[in-house]
Amino acid sequence: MKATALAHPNIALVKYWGKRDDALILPHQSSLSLTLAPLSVTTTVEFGAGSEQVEINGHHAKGSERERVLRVLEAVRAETGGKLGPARMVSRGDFPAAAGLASSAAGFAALAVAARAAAGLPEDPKAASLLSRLGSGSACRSVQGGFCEWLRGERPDGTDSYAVQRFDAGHWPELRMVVAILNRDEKEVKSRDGMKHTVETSPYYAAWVKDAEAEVPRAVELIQRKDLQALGELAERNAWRMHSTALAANPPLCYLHANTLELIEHLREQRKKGMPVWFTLDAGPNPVLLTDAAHEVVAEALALACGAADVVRCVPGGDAVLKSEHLF
Ligand code: 2P0
Repeated sequence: MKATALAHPNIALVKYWGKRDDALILPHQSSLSLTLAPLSVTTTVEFGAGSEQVEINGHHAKGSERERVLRVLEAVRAETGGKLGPARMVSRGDFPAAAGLASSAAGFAALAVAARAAAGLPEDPKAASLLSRLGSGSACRSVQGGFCEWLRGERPDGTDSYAVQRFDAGHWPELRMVVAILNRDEKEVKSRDGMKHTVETSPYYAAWVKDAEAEVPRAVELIQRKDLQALGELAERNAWRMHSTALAANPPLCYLHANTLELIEHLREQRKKGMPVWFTLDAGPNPVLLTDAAHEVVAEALALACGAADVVRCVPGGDAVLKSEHLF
């Protein structure tokens, strides 16, 4: 009745931005990401506790954070016929403080894998992906390693909206992502609220959906060929288009800071000199540089020279896995 799982975060090359169903967390478009090591979240779940207990990084979760965890646990109970009692869940991430990467994707992927195992359900990446999506959309792409595509799906009940692995972590081991931490402040508008506001008020939203959906198969092909330049260009334009759609919302939503643009400009100059480095940008000011192993150290130095307070080096990460050591 007790199980522990470890999962990695992911960064999208074709972003998810906007839901067609807020309750079931169903996206308007498909997205594609790379799972990242070495950062990880480990989660232990045990059913049969006296009451529901949710502990994340040493504190008792409250509010929406707790609600989202309970929702995933409830879905597991429903799948097993409602016989499981309340659960105790303890989760710990090894993310450096303000890594610039949200730990929620890794957290909900680890929770889904651990909760299913604790409930006696068989290992099943599709089922775990569907389950983790109920906690956080992008989590469905962290159940498996390497490059994962979250299929938007068509069904209103969401049973066909989950992530599939396109290539495992070993397909392109030289690929690198370097997170440039320009700003550690918590963002003013969380992704969940920002994407909802964009869907509701941006006149560019329909164009964003159409374009992003079309970019996913192109990105898959470029990854297949390991074409870093073309993939870097695709990732940059997709990030620009996500941010442009948000900027066109009313009132506008701007996640970029002045130093974000400075770093981006600097990357452009370096590329002219032959340096293979591109960026992607989530709903925040910290660019994630895309390069290869041979240029990782230069990319890191470049970010630091542009005022980054810190950098986090990442390599392609593997599947979420069950562990024999528990957190309690
Ligand atoms: C992504 N982001 O594809 C995009 C790019 C942020 C920018 O997925 O509401 O935490 O829990 O489904 O997954 C962040 O949003 O939002 C995100 P919910 P989530 O990675």
